[in-house]
Amino acid sequence: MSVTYYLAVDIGASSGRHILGHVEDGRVILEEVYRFENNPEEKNGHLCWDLSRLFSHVLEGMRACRTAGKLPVSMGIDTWGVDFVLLDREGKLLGDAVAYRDGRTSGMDVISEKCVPFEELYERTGIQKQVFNTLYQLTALQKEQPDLLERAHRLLMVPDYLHYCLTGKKENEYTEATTSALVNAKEKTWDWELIDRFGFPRRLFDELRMPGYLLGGLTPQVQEAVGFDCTVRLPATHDTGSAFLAVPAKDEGGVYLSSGTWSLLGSENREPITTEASRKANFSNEGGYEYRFRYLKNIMGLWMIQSIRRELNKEYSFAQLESLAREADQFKSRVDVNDESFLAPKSMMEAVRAFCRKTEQPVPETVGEVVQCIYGSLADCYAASIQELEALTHRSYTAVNIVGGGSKDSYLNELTAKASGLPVFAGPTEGTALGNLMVQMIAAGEFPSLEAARKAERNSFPIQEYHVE
Ligand code: LFR
Repeated sequence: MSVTYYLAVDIGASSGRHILGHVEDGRVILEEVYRFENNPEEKNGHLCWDLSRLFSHVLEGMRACRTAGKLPVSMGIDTWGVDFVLLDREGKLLGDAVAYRDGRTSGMDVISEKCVPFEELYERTGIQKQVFNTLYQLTALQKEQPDLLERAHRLLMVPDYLHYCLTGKKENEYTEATTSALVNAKEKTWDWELIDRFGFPRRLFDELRMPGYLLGGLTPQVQEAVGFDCTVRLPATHDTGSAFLAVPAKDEGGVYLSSGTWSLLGSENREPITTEASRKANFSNEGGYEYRFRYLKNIMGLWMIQSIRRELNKEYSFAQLESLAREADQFKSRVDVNDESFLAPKSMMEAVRAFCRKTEQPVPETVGEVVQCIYGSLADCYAASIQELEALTHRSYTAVNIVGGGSKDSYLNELTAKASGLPVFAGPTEGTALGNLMVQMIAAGEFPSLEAARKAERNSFPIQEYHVE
């Protein structure tokens, strides 16, 4: 019997992977064919993504499918949010793909508020204030390199750009576009009035395409490079948009938590919530599949642990760091994980220590104490955010559903159950790739609806449970 494969290329800020999926007896089966590292690097005084290297990894992973003899009928790429490139009239890259952790956006919110007060911006877009949002990156560009904006013909978000490299088609996908803070949450399209008031050229932004949109086949060059052709179909190209599709794997009344470099905690709503209380709590209404809204908060996430591991020259595995943290469980100092000092510090160990010093708590000395402090602080932040979410949505939640790489972190899961007083359901680990595949599978008729795809998913993956003692 011939198997119909679909390919998800899921690229996060620290790694990327090619996952093949197919449906067998009503279950979704996943298989990883290729994995690679991703890290921004210094270039021209800024932290930048190397998009040509990323694209060669995209091709390399496609070749791995061919080598395995498993050719996909369709494929789609998702990546992190907010970052973009500019293209000139000929469709060539203009300038660098500056990464969101670069310092160029510092203070840009103050400048942009002179054009549009944040209260109004939030009411129109529903997007939380994050210093790195596309809006603030464009404001930085207006200040630093206005000529680039003048010469630019189009703006493509990172996944849009990678899809352009695959197919030659320049399209802006909706879920990723909403992370720019320039899409109107009610109209669900670019907010032209905002774009005019910020002074950005309208020509940069084109009609928004929804997940499921058919881009077409691979360019002849790509076909030659990988040895096959396939259809490219837009998934929810924002990774968090894809991840939320794969929740809930267990409890419908549960909170959604996509856990990776970032922890994105929230729920799925049919309408945006743009009240003053929501703005003050800095919850976002990101656009999702079928115009659902991801109502969520960004929490600094495993970035903090990843940074420590890198800082220690990868001397410890994640599992070793976790067991050092367990051994230091008597250490009780806590940090505000969303403090800006943790966004891109030179040393994460020092940033954590400095925060404890500043708040007059015992300063963590050993690696175990620092990691314990981070894990405990993340779990406390999840618990506090769930309480905020309950107040803002007027709902009470019965569980925490965690998807993504971080769902493997059993110590953090235990701490989360304890801090929130709710059972934790962890998995699937490849939630984002699964969400990407679900859109392709629905479009191909494997499932009649998202509800049906979610039902199949519930029967397909083992879910780890953590209950409050
Ligand atoms: C997660 C994520 C978050 C976004 C952050 C920066 O990978 O996409 O949703 O806020 O990265 O783009």
